Amino acid sequence: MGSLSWKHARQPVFLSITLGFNGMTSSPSSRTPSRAESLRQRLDRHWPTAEALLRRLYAGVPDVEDWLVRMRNVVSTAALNRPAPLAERDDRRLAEPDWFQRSNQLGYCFYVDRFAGTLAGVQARLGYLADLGVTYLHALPLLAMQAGDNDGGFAVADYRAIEPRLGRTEDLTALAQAAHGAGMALCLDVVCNHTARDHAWAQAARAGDPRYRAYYHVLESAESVAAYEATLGQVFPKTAPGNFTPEPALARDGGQAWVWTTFYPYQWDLNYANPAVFQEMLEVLLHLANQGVDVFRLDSTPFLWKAPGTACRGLPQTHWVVRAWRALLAIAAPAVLLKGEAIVDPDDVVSFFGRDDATGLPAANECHLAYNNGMMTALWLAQATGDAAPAHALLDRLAVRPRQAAWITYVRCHDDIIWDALAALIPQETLHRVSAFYAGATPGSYALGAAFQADGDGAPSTNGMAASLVGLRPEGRPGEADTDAALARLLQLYQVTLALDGLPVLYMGDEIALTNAPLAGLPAGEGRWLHRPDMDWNRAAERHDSATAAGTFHTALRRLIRVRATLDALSGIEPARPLAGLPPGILGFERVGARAVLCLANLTGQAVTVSLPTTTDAWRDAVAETAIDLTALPLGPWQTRWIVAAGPTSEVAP
Ligand code: OTU
Repeated sequence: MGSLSWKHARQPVFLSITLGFNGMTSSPSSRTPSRAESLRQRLDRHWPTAEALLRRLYAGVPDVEDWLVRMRNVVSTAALNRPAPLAERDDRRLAEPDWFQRSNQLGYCFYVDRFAGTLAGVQARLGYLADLGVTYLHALPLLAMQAGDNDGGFAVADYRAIEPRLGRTEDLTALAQAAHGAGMALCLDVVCNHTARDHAWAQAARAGDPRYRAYYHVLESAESVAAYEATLGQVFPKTAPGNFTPEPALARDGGQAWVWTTFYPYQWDLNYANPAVFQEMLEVLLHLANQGVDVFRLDSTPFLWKAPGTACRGLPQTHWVVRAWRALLAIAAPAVLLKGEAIVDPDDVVSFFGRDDATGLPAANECHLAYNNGMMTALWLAQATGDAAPAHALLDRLAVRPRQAAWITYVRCHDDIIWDALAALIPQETLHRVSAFYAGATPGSYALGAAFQADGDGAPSTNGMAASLVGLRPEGRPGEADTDAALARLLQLYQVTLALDGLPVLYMGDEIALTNAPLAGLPAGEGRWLHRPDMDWNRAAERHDSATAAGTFHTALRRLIRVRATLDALSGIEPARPLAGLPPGILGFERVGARAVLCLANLTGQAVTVSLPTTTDAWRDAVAETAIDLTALPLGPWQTRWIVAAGPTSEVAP
């Protein structure tokens, strides 16, 4: 498998379309390369990588040589069709390749309808986001979705159309332009593992077209289904048990047929062993990139390739598919980033940043970004248990990240918190206890979340908005002891997250401590809607009012975001290094840099005084702007501090 040797005589792959057509050539005296010249440079640089990966993936496929020529033409055409403002944006981004790692970057993730109704509505809210410091918009799925149940848009019916309720293609381009004008990047989901059962490809397959049947994984016997199931896990064991769905319309010659559906029965897994599928999704990526999308969240990245006798998660070929997309995008839309969505064991997540084939060592040749679900989960666990040790151990492990790639750091997202992703690090008993804690099912728990589901004997995952998981009641007011404690916990989660290495992404509503969606009206059987409420713009209007929970939290968070932007050591390049010798309830790490930052967080409800060995007594709390004594540092209940060596401070923007 994966041999680089090719059975046919290798023919060089030529670019068979004309380069340097009208308007694309530069005058001989110009020092800037023309579009055609820079395309040629990028082909020279990245095509060999793409070609090698594609040969590995598709060796043995008939007519692969012709297909490779077509792939090269597809990316070249997309490169030449890239709108000039986007090509210029590429050049600017390439001149500052660490842009997404800088400490002034902040993401915001939202469902378009829940946040602002439509794409035009989102555009109208850019001022609200800019005021918060947002530089990166992650709009959850907005492409045309299957009618009825569609997993919040993760069942795409048409990758070339916008969901009509949300707007039209022009609205997406307008939003991208407005975002770019406001200094923001745009991230969209590409649901690449599966299509909706309603997608035209699936419809054609059901109508008996063999070409489209081959886009999916169709099994024809109960034995082959059972054989695969024996080694597969389940993502939604309660709401969508099993990985296959009977689909009589796909049956041939009076037989039976099952289609592979890792997620819901209406989400049909695509067959990436078919190069036509690779090409279709590449063309989707190129199309959206040329609409102005800056970052692609590759949904369900680990599942792309299937092989019998395996868990079909993170197989080598899955990584090659993603690496090939990266190399091809580097030709056509060179500043576009890939974000891997792999909510799995932390070591496996790191593998999505890439690997050097020769040495086997981590390399930055796959996803530029990946979710740090490990630290997110470990932080929630740390607050529930008052034990910092697992988070410290995890920080040590995560330091292998290639420096040119970055984490997405976050507190909450639209999915459940999957405790089992830490199963390799944390005893099952602890994961079960924490799951019960966040469901409010253990004595003394303040949490207002709900248990979702687990694979096998695993700990059930947790649903709920961050504000509810820390125990905030919707009507809670500052000054009440339980409200103040809840807000301190929420601020701690964000203060620690904003100090970790990565691009932090706020989940919609967290900035105003928005609590769970009202139970009435939630779709039955899909508990994740608990944390997908409508944006509460009345609550947002209270964001400057310190007499409200929303106002207290928004003011504090906004201040953290502004201070962070002035602290270069909080960029996403160098990893956070855990501090040794702290009491068990204190989480502490250092961010190295010209001006290092220490982050210390008291995970408990009791005030403590910590003492750190230091050669200088000149330290400051960077947020409170007060001098502090590191040898006798008081930390209140759930208090967090960012500590810097005293010295000239940078201006914090108002
Ligand atoms: C993703 O999540 C999306 O974020 C979910 O909202 C979708 O339902 C799902 O894909 C299907 O499109 O199980 O709980 O390792 O864990 O792909 C989250 C990755 C999920 C999976 C992830 C999936």
